[in-house]
Amino acid sequence: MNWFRAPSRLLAAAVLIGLASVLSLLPPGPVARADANLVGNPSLETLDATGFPTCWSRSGWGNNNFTFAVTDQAHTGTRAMSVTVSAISEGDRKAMMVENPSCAPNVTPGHQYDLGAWYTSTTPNTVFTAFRHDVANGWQYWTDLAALPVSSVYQRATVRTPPVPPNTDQIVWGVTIYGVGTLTTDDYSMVDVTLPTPGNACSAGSACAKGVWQVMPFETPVRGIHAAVLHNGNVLLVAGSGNDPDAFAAGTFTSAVYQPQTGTFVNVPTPADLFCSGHTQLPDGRVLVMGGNKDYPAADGSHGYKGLDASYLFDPATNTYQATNKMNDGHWYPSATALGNGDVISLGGLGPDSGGTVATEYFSNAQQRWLALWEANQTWSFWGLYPSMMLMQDGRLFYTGSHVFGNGLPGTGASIYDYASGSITDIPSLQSKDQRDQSASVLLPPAQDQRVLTIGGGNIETNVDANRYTDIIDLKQPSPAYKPGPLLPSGSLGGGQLQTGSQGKMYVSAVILPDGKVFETGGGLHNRADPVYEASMFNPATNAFTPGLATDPVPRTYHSSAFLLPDGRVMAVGDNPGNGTFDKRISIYSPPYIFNGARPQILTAPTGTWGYGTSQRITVDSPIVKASLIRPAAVTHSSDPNQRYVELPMTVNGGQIDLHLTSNPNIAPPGWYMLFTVNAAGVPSVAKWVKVG
Ligand SMILES: [Cu+2]
Repeated sequence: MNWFRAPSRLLAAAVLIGLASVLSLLPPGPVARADANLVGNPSLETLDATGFPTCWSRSGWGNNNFTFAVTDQAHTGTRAMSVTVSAISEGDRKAMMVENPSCAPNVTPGHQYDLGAWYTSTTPNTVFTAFRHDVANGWQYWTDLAALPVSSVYQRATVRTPPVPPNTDQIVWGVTIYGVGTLTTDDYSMVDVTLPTPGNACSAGSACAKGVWQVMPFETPVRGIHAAVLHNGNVLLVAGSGNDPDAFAAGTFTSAVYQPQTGTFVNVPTPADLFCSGHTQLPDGRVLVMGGNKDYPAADGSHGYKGLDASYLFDPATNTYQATNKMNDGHWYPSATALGNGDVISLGGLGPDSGGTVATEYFSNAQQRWLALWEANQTWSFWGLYPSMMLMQDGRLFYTGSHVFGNGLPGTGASIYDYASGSITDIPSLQSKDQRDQSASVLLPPAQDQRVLTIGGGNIETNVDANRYTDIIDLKQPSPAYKPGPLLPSGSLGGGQLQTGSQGKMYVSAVILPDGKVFETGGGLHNRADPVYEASMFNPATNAFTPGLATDPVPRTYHSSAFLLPDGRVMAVGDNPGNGTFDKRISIYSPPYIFNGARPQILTAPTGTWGYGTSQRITVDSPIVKASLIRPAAVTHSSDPNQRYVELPMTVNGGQIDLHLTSNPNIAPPGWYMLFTVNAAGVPSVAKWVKVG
């Protein structure tokens, strides 16, 4: 990545013309709102592998002698950046934010931003310079903004940008030096100073209604088959052998932690083949991983995939796995459901003999171990592969009928399982229960309403086209039964060919958003072929899909996942088509609300553990209409039965708001959650992390 490009010459031209006519320093306008700083690594304290501040780059162009340095002559902390130009006949130098879309601040077209930096400078030949990311045409020069007066002591310069041009989703900026001298900078800031406008504030074109996808310019280092959003904001991606028999034979098992703030990855030593394991988050934020792959099918057909009995705890604080005791049986494709007491139940999958596992596995959070067979209540039932088991408000588990591989279970294909008593009760009316292989199920927002939506599916054994069925159930009813929901909207196949009337999707991802809607994306007509380009928004308040949202340009069928990030965007990874390849591209979806005006800010939130039945006071910068806790994802095979949105009823007193947390741990099992607020325009805040227990 470099800045030696034609648009930079525009900078020289602008400098020659003179800056005074287009610039204004230190706008006096009041900034009433305490907005978040949008700059990544603003105080430059974190360094990258080259020793330069993370998210910043040494850039510039032309014929000049220069040095970049990290200096301890800092305004705050221990680090600042300096750029020295000792001779120059052409061009400039600048420490710039890198174009990496994880580092580049997100912006809203039409909005204005105050850019600020503390600096010292021995030359008047300096200027704020900004580049913009055009959603159609990529990165390009935007504008020069203001010069910084010579100063031997630290002072702060700020400048307000013009309105961001249409079709812009991110900008990067820095201070350019184009004369002999030394410029030292520290403590950058960038805040949205746009006041909310009444009515429709969106000026982002089609993104206002459809949202927009961005494919990252880098790939995941591992096959992202399993994903967990960690309470430090990072994302754990687990491959194990990654559905690659050669990797398995070589004993090459991989995981990586993705750091969205910087677009960087940390490779994680992986002790076993966690390919097609189960996982959920424990109350302390560690990820419990159970089972996985003990062997690939034999070439002679003598056995199929074999389930592993190992289990590990992944710790986000150290990015390491630690073994727990073994489970009682092997599990390839097990479920994992977090309970209201912090324990975990895991069911189903294949055992070490490639046959179905019937052991109920129970992890005690208090004892930090899997109970022995005789310590856990057993029904000796086979629940299939990745059975979607959701915790109900009374502590029972709802098997939604979503599963992987072939027909549904005998009976109605859905049931309620009471672990305490061992009873299993069939639940009626799931449509076409033998064609719900790789359907997706989601506990609709809010969790208090106890309604579940099940979407699509197919059958890899009969190889039918995936269907458009959806089913909705209200688990609060005395005798709950599924009812048909609206048909899944149609999309297009490769080459733009429209789907026929009955064709739907399997392996759909259903992602709960902070505005209380469910974003439905990805999937295919068959599980490892024929990706379908279709995305829609399901509104639980109306039981209807809004069709025609922007579609992920990357196919997302088998071994793909999509999940909510703490910034309110959706991340999608993975695709493992039948030819054995794997797509390592990352897509990020910005829903329409990202473009619908300034985002409300949570200024403060209690940092201690939030107890059940308590009220917690937060402060906000602007009016909000609702607040929620969303459990961070731990998703694979389009299945995350622990995903949930817990409504937080509010008592509002100006900018002080008391949030009332449910007294029922089965509504919000203990652990870390993302706290979101949403304003009247449906625009969510960035999340703050909250621990419930
Ligand atoms: Cu799999």
